[in-house]
Amino acid sequence: MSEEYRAMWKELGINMKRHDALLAALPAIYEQVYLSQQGRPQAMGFYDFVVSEIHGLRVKELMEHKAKGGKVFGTFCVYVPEEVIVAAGGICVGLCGGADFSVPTAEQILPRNLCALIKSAVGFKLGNICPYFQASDLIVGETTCDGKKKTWEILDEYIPTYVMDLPNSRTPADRELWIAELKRFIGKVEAVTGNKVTPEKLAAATTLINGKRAALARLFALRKARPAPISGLDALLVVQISFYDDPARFTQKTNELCDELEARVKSGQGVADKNAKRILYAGTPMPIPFWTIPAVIEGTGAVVVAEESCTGTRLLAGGQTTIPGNDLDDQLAAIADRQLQTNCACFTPNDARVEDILRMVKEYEADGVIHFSLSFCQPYNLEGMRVQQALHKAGVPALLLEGDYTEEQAGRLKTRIEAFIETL
Ligand code: BJ8
Repeated sequence: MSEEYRAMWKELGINMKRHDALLAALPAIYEQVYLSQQGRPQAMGFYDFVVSEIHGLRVKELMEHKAKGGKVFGTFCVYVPEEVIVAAGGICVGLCGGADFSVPTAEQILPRNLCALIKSAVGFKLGNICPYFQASDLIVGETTCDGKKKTWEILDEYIPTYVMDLPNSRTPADRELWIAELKRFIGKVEAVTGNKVTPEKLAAATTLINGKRAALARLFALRKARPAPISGLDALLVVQISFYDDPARFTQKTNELCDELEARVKSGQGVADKNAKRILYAGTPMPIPFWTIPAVIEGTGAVVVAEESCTGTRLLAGGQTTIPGNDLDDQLAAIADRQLQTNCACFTPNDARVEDILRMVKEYEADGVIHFSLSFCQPYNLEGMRVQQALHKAGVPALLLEGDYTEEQAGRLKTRIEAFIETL
């Protein structure tokens, strides 16, 4: 990495020794998992470039934004409305952690029996190894699972952390509460940025984010084709990058990728044989660089055709946000109504998630479902049992897994996944 980046990381207070160790490990892993794949779309070159610059170019853009007085907001959940942050002139970056590297650091202040996603993210802050965390002016947490809820109280001691109070049910009263919470959030974002969120600005920001959502929806629709035009690994990478790249650039590049995939579908070109087993992933999000599950599945010759996850179709739940004229209250209600269709396991009841999975099995012509939950994630672990029952009742083969980001777990998961795919 260039001297310019090193100076930038030092300015951000990065622990250079640990950061060097982290970045040194990535190229070999990326080569092995991603670049060794056969028949990748050419347009994946952009996403390869983004990964090669993972702590470089985008962080530089954030720093340029900050130098002009702009603010950066670090988030952990799709319920935090990016539209509102963009409308106030802010930049939103998703900070979920997907690396085991930072987990031991987090365990100095967090209990071991907490999901790896939370520990990984907190460890990145505690160890000063993530420039996105370091560049954030405000962390926006939310009351989803208990693990996150209580972690925000601790994280606030290290970096200013604001918490959005998301109801755990979706009654009409809960909807009103969430709309009120979105309004409170606007007040906070305005205070941090010094910019007013006007209906015009919110409409423009919603249009921008709708563009990103439409490009991703296009990608998922194309994955329904047989043979699959793109690997699950590549599709996951695109989604992971959507959480932190510039929204306009990301939309353009993802539409270019979709153009190429459309041509592939028309000519019957795929990344796997048309008779390859098609797997639907369901479960907890897979933040960058947690690629184990699709890597193992696709290592068997099967292909992941979709992810029912917040790094998958749950991110797109509710489709486009409608922009009902120039009234801020109506706009917030439209954002809430779109968001509340995201069937996170933190809600009770959450029957629609099981229905989503059954519908996706048909739409994507999946031969089997692999439900994965991070260890100690009670919402997804518990809900996984209901998902498995429903799938078995419908005659769909399903495998229930739990694990974390460690190498040992990767070996165990590999054995279980390979055995499952052989039975299909
Ligand atoms: S809307 S899935 S992004 S909360 S894996 S931290 S639930 S213990 S990530 Fe999520 Fe929003 Fe829901 Fe989506 Fe807790 Fe489970 Fe860990 Fe989780």
